[in-house]
Amino acid sequence: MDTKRGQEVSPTYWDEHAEIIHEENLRKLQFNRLQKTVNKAWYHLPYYRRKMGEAGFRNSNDLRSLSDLSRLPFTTKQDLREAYPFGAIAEPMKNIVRIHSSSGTTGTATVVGYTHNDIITWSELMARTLVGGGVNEDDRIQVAFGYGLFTGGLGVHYGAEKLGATVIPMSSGNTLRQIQILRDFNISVLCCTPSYALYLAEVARDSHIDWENTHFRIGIFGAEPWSEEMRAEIERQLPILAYDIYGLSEVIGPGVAFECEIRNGLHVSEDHFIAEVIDPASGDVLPPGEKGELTFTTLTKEGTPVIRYRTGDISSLISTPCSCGRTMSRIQRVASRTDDMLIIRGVNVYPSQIESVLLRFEGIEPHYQIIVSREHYMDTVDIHVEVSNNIFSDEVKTLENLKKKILEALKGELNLACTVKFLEPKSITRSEGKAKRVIDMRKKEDVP
Ligand code: DLL
Repeated sequence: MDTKRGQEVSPTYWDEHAEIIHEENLRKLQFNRLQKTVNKAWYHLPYYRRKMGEAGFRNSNDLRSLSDLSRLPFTTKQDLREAYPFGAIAEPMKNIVRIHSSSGTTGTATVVGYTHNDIITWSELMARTLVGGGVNEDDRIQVAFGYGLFTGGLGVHYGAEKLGATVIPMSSGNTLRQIQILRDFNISVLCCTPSYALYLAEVARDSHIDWENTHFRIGIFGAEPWSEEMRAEIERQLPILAYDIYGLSEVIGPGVAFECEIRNGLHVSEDHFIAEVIDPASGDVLPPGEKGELTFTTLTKEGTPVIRYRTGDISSLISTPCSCGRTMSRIQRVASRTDDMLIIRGVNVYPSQIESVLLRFEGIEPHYQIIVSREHYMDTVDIHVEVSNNIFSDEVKTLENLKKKILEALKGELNLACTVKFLEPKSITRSEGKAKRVIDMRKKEDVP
């Protein structure tokens, strides 16, 4: 039994049979399901059958054991884009009861289809995810993820209903109303992106909301990277414990991996997904502990199964057992993506590293933007970050001193020479969904 903030935390599972399954049984189940998935892809997904053929598979029966997975070709975002709109759907359209799609801001959208069984599986996985974060049927859950083609809103919604909790389907935006409902309905659980949780906390503070005597106790956050420092900041501003949930539309949506009460890595629902970490350059599978690109194979998806889908997310596998008792292995929280690495005059930097450095300083607010430009063939980085009101009104000397310390830390730890600009509180536009941290003026689509 663990105690956090005076709350008793005891391990409870949604689906004990699956969550504490014996390794040997899990591997058998996975192999069985993998064979079915590969078979389905072979017969119903022309793009994947072509790839398998090119990789030397004569048919789906060539798969002899789980370790043969690493011989199968990857699925990429590009494959799904080329299949737009319905070429990645492995069922007759009459069996598809729901469509979701990724936003497509950086290219053609990817489209995924769900059968009735897929929706049932997804709801189960989301109920499991919520229970992992300590949610139960007595909770009132405000879902402030967007509803629509984005999987966040409806994914959490169905899971919360499955669990038997009371769902308040707010969707994103309208922050004052969100706060009013949080208070008036005595909400205990909030689900949204971590950046939106911070925005909500800020507006609540300005409205002098007192969280004392409310039931507000848990935050279930995900859909974008956030650091431990960011978690600490959210928990300082709201009376909650914050849990990380991970997923992506191409694999199912939220419900792929979740934090349990130990909050040290995210359990992958391995009865439905196989996670691998690969070297993004060579494609070789990496052992636990080594960082690389996460790939997922779906084991039960009917509508849009994917095999070795390259997520672009960077993580590593944790193979040591978790003290919560779940046997499903964990992944390290996703802090960055292969494509958000900034190369600044030859130095590789991830936005999450900059966030970690910034938030270590007193008076620095968790609202920042990284502006990358190129002047005279030289890359430059300007970090715009808000400081608290009292810091902002401090003497110039104090501000300069703080700036100097931040610059030294960035230089010392990341080898990043840049400029830092302090902004007044609330100068940076707040996001209601995924925050945009980097504006790369070297890219056409980022130039305002
Ligand atoms: O963001 C699904 C989701 C909804 C997950 C609600 C969690 C909660 P997409 O819009 O397809 O789906 O974006 C997927 O978001 O590849 C990651 O880069 C990022 N991402 C999702 N969850 C996390 C997380 C949803 N917990 C992409 N930490 C993924 C870091 C995350 N990045």
